[in-house]
Amino acid sequence: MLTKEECKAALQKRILALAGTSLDEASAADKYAALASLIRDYIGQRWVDTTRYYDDQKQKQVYYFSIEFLPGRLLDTNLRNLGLREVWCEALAELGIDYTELANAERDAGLGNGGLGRLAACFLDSLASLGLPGHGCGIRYTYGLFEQSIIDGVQVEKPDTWLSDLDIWEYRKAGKAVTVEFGPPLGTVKAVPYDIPVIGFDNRTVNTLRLWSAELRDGLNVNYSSLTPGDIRKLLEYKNWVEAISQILYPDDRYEEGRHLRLVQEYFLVSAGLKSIIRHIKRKQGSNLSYLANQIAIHINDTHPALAIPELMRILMDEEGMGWDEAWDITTHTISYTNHTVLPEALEKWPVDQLRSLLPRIYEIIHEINERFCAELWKRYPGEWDRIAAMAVIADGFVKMAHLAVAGSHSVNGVAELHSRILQDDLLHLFYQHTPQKFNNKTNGITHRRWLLSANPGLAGLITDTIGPAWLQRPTELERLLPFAASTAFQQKLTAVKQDRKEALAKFIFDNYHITLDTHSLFDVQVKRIHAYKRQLLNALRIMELYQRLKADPGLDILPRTFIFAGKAAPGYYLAKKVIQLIVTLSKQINNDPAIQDKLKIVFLENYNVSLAELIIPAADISEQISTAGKEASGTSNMKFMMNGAITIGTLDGANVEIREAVGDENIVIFGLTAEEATACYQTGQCDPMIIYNQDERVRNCVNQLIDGSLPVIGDEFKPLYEYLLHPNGAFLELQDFAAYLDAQAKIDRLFRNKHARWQMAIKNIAHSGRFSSDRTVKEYADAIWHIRPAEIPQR
Ligand code: 26V
Repeated sequence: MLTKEECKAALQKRILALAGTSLDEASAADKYAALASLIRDYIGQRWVDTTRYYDDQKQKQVYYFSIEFLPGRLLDTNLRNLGLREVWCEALAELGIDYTELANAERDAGLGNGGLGRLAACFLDSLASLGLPGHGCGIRYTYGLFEQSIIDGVQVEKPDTWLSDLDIWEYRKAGKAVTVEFGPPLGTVKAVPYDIPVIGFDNRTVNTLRLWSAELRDGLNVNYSSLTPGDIRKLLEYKNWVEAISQILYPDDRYEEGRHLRLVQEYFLVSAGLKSIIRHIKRKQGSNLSYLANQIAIHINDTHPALAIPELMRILMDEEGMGWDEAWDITTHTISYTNHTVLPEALEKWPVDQLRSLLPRIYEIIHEINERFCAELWKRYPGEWDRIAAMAVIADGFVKMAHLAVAGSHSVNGVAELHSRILQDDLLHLFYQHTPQKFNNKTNGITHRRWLLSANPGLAGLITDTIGPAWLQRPTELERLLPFAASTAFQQKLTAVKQDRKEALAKFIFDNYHITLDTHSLFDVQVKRIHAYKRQLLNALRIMELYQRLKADPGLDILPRTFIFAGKAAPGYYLAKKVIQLIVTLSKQINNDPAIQDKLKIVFLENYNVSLAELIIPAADISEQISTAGKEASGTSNMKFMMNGAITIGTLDGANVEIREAVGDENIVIFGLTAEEATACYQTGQCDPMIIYNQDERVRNCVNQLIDGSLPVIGDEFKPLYEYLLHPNGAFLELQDFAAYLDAQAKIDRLFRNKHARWQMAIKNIAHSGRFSSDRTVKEYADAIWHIRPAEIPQR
């Protein structure tokens, strides 16, 4: 390990070598690139040692297949996990380099839409930090999730060119390329892996995130001496298709459109991933694959990689010569599946014709899976046509990917207790009746290393000063903070940390938006994808209600609040974009109204991503988790907020239910319909919003404002929102929950007036957040689903 002096010299030398400039001429990007490249020097040996250890010990390894990974920046994580952060921070400081500025020069790896991709990244961090043999398998998109800017209140999308400054963390492994076969006319595509090291915290483990990039196949079957225009056209078509495969991440996590390229991406991922895994196993452990399910586990993150099931069948039968029964036994014992949504419009299904023409052999296998599955059902439930039709893998001209995933795996889990219960009782009820032993719950988690230790070093330091560092390895040790919950001294220190984070966020907002915030106001935050079911619109409506009340009575005694929003809308999601426009319009109106005397401020921050989340979440006083009960599978920002001492206001949805169990009902503010009540409301049809509109004057006033010209927009901009809210059965029960939400906000107001009680609640939230570390989640997967054990990689 380098000393501080050696670090300083090494950095200067590396800047010279890479950027060809002296330290004082170097940009932040130059310094970042030099430091990152120096860190690469530390990684290689550990990486090789880890891989060798797994191979020598014939350790069972898990491969986490996901169409999305959302790691964010890696410099700080890597420095910290390698134990180099301190020495480098000191060295940089002595060179007069601002570490934060340098770290901010890194671009986010944003290869995901939201919760699903971020969860995958948290799992990789926990796997490596627990010393578990587990790797990611994904796609190296040239363009990650679009960059969002807001122009005149409207979301504008720009491509995310994250690879423009060569990604320093990836290692192109040209020698490990494989080929992926599609039906004509696409044919053969080359898949080249780019490996990103995943470094464990304070151990010697370095696992791998392998991202595949599509390239033209080696050698073209054309006759060079007589290239016809037809040949050229075909070549160009092929080239365009291949280049498109790993070009863009689909930016819609709401609506399954059956896009052809998406299907190509899904097969590209699973075929390349499986081929490279099997090649590796055969090389290291011999060519007999009969015990594959004891050698590896394949986990599919939602149904996007569910073609792994027929692809593994194809490899075992067509390439390894196994019979159906043996191949099926191995496949189902190897693969496990997590469901991440119950929204019907997000469930993947592919038209039979499309799948058959793109992947003829894969379709044949799916067809056979369906035949055999239906025969098994027929035997068990003779004559029950409706049941069998409802469970079939192929029905009504579609391949139903969730059905394929359940039939072809040995484990099916939801991501929070409530969600898993809904899967068993409702969405997948017939499958649960058929094979109850497959079903289980694995409540999501987040890595406390990124979301507490890195994002909030002040808080992490305070915790370590108070209870020692054991919580870093065992996050449930955070409970040792409980005796300090009522300590005024500790509360004061926590107050100071929160204030510091609020000021940092306020500075960012001033620098970028020229809006001045009162950092003593309550920071009331809702940051996540913009979706109807997440109900940013409900939040906006109550701000309108509060604003009206304050206008009517300027002396109204309320705690000043700053409402902070951020989140991207899918580019084609009209209503979500309208919600953004409404929030931005409200911010213009309220922020510039002198009558409000700065009691209320609203900001919508552009381009929400992992790095922005790291800035916002530690600064939050209030965490808005207000989805319609039964719709948010888990949520994970709710966990990040509680870990940073924010108080949750939320519905009994997703993991909010378990957060309440953890902290106790008195340390969270719960409101609104339960999942059962919401379902009943939908089913009985008695949730006509007009009833509430007519009954509740406050509802009427707010909803009417959308169309009566009180908002500073020209024309009928918000009529679609008005119509959405009043449409019978159309909305997500915003109006049904409105009154309860206002009451809950009033409760928050009362609660935050008692500083002692409020900080006590905050401390209890932090203290009980340990069980929401992804270390706990990953251990549960490792023990109960993957059957993998931690490695002890020897020091060399
Ligand atoms: C769905 C779809 C639907 C078809 C079009 C493309 C596409 C892309 C992604 C998705 C995934 C949506 C599911 C998802 O992100 N679920 C979120 O998963 C989080 C991690 O488990 C969980 O915390 C959130 O509650 C859940 O919404």
